Amino acid sequence: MLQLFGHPFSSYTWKALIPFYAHALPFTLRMLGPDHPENQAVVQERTPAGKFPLLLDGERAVFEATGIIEYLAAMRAECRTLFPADPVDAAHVRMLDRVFDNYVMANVMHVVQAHLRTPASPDQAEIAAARQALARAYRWLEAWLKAEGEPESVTLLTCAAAPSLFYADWVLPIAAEHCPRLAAWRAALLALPPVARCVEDARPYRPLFPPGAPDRD
Ligand SMILES: N[C@@H](CCC(=O)N[C@@H](CS)C(=O)NCC(=O)O)C(=O)O
Repeated sequence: MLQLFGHPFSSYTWKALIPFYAHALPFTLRMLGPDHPENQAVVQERTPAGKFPLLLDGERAVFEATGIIEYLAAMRAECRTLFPADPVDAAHVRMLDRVFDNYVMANVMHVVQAHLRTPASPDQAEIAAARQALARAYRWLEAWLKAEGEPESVTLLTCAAAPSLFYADWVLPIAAEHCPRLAAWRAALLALPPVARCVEDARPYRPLFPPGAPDRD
């Protein structure tokens, strides 16, 4: 039985969970958090940075959410569609996966970490810089969607885009008047059954969002 170490409120756990839900793969969720120090100990021991998600397939440890998705696509016939069959299209999807991790989710994390470090007075300069970088990423994504149209689901790109756009919109709302395609794509992603399941699983933990979760979604 595959074991996925993660937490339902963690964006990178969602990213790895989406293929499990999309393809009804059997697995055990090993929860992270103060009530489960034994799971934390495994993550600390088996990963280079002590970060989750971590997938254990028997003794094999697979980490980095993208690495987990690559592994599932390699191991399970039903998961091959997580990557386009055409190698050039697959390379494009992998490039866009980097865009979401490095220029969307990373900037969300800068805002979250500013709040975590000093909850009473988060560094406003750090937050403003992260929001500015996010706005730039939104503009790029809007132009990309205009050029290419909404991508097919469910691929690595779905797994990367859904959680990062979900949380990015909480940190810097995606204005429909400026980025209508991006706002519409976010809504369409959240309506996909495997993503909707992640949203629901995470709902009880919203009070934990350091900058404060909005009353929507
Ligand atoms: N590059 C990693 C990022 C994983 C990551 O940042 N995970 C967060 C949870 S969403 C984490 O482990 N946070 C706890 C920590 O940093 O100690 C991936 O793609 O899986």
